[in-house]
Amino acid sequence: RKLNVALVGATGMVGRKILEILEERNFPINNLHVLASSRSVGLELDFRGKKYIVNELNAESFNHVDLAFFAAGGAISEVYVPTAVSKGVIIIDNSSVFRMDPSVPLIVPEVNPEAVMKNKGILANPNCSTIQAVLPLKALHHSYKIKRVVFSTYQAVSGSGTKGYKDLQEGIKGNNPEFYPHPIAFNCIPHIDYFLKNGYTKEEMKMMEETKKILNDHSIGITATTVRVPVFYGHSESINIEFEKAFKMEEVREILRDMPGIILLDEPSDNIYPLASFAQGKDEVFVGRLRKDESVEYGLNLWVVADNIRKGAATNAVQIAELLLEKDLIGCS
Ligand code: 11C
Repeated sequence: RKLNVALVGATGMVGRKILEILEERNFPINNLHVLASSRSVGLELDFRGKKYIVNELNAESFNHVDLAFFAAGGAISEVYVPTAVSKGVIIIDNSSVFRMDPSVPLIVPEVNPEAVMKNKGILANPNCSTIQAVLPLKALHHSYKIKRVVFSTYQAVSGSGTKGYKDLQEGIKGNNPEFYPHPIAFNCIPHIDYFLKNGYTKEEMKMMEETKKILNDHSIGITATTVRVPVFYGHSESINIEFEKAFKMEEVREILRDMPGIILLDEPSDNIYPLASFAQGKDEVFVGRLRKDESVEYGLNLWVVADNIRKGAATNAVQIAELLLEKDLIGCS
C-alpha cells in the first residue's frame, strides 16, 4: 500500500528533515507533492534520487492526496488544514494550532499510540521540548505516579528555524542579532516564544499543557522555565520529578532502559551523560544524571537530551504516519 503524500512547508528546516526521514525510513509513497509559499516555488528538492519541484500551496493542492504533513507554521495550518481535512486528507500537523483541541490527538508514538484511534482527520505533533520529556515521564508515571514536575530547558537555536540558526552563526562572528531580542552567542536567553499575562512564555505553557494531555493526567502539577542557549541542534532538559510512591534507583534505571525510544547514558564517573552534540542526528531520547532529589520524600532528577529537529519534530511526525498505517487508519485515494 502506497500513499499520495503532500508536504507543506517543504523547504523549511523541519520540512526538509521530514523528507529526509521519509526516505530513510522507506515510507511507502506513490505520489509526492512538495508545497511551500510563492517564495520557494520552483526550487528543487531531492527525494529518493529524483528531483521534485516545489509548487505553491493553494486550495487545490490536496486533490488526490491521502496524507499531508504540515510544517509551515501556525498561520498556514490555520487556513489550509481545514481545507485539506474537508477533502478527506489525513493531516499530521507540526504547528501548535490544534494541539490542545480536545478532538485532536496529540501523539508521541512510544507514549500514547492508542490516542490515534480517536482522530477525526487531524493529528497534532507536539512541541519539540515536550516530546523528549514525555518519554521518561510516561515510563515512570506508570510505576510511581507523578505528583509534580519542574522543567528547566536549554534549547537549541534550530528550534527557531533558520532565523535563530543564523543569529547564532552571525553572533559568533560578532554581528548583532536580527531575530532574537538579545545576542544568543555566548549568552542564555530565558525567553522562548512570547510572554503571556501570567508571566510564563508560550513555550513554557506548551510544555506544561501538552505534557498533561499526552500523559492523559491533568492532576500532575507542572512548572517550566525554558531557555534558549547557544547550541545549534539538540534540546537539553533538567527534569525534576516528585512521585507519589517510593522508588528504587536500580528499578528506575531498568524502567528507563526498557522504554522504547530511550537510551540511558548514565555513567558519571566515566563522564558519560547525555550531550546535545551526541544527540544531534539521532532519533532516540537520551537520559542520564539520574539522582535522588533528597529535598523531598520521593524526588528524582533527570537530564534529558534529544535532537529537536528529528525526534522533536520530523521523526515523530513520520512515526505518527507509520502508526496510522500500522493501525489501518489510512487508505489510498
Ligand atoms: C523552540 N520548541 O525550540 C520551539 C520550537 O510549537 O512546535 C517548536 C515550536 C512548536 O523554539
